[in-house]
Amino acid sequence: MTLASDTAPRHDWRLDEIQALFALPFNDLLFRAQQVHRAHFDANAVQVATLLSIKTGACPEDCKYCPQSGHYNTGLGKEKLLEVERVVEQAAAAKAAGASRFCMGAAWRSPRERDLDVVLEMVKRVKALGLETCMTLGMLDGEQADRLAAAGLDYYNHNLDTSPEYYGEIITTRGYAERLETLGSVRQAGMKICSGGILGMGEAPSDRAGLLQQLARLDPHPESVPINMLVKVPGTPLADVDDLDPIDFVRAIAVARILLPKSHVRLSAGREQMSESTQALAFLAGANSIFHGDTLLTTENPAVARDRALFDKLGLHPEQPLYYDASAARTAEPA
Ligand code: SAM
Ligand code: DTB
Ligand code: SF4
Repeated sequence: MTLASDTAPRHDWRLDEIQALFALPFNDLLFRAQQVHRAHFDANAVQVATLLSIKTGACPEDCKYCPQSGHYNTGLGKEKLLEVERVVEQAAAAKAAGASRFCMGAAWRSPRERDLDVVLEMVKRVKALGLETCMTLGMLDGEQADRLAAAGLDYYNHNLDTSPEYYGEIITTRGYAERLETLGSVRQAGMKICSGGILGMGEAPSDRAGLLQQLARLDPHPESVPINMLVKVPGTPLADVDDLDPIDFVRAIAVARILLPKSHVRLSAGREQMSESTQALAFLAGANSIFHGDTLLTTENPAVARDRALFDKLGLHPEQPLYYDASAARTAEPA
């Protein structure tokens, strides 16, 4: 039996403790994760966020997973920063489709001064629609973080991506310590943190444990934790890496739920390539957030209609039920 004290946030998880969770029989692990999940959340509610790439391609960083890195030829052109009006239109459409949060991403190492002014305007306008705002623009210094916070930005996404040990295999142009510094600036500015990583990049099981240990060390924990399954994009160095077993992916979600009891754990990139059964197991393991909309930043996400059908099938409902009320729909059905 899990005591309530077992679900209080901890920041001192040891690697061997985390590895012991990964080694539990699958049913025991999912049972523990469900207990933690139900102590803090409505087990059938899923937060719905929509993504938009506001500046696509030709990024100077060399992240080996990323279709937007200028170091690899993935067929993506270099696009300019979108106009504010286009972003507001997309945000309004996302809201109408049921999103409660709008996440804007740019393929930058860090924002330039003249771009930041435009981005601040986007934050104000999207927030005025009544949506939560999130941005992911690369590294931020303290002043940039303060300006984004003052414009009303609710969340900043900046992923640790993998363990400190495996990180150098994946990215050479930006260090782990720099990522932690950006997260420090975001916290200092008073914004909420969205930080997670990618699984299925050829990492060892200990790297999955190491990533989650690093995320749990952040104090307070990140409010949002996106767990991405690598989307293998032709032209990137990771295009042909071996698939991660979906059961190992679900185990990682369950361990994330146990280590980060009050955080929203987002089943992020990779759902288009995932079976409904794997997604259902991920929700059972404690994932309670998704990206909704036909595209992520540059790659495909399940169609909106498919996600609605999956929610209905599983009896899930959006955390803020804007587009429909699944429970009402079910009770309205003939017996
Ligand atoms: N350029 C900014 C940065 O990296 O800080 C923000 C955008 S970047 C595309 C946001 C995150 O998307 C990355 O940190 C990575 O975790 C995730 N991502 C990028 N390409 C991916 C892929 N092919 N599969 C899964 N996740 C991916
Ligand atoms: C995150 O962790 N996943 C999202 C969001 N944060 C910005 C991005 C996923 C990108 C997948 C590859 C693409 O579509 O370009
Ligand atoms: Fe650039 Fe971000 Fe892609 Fe890395 S993940 S190449 S920083 S867009």
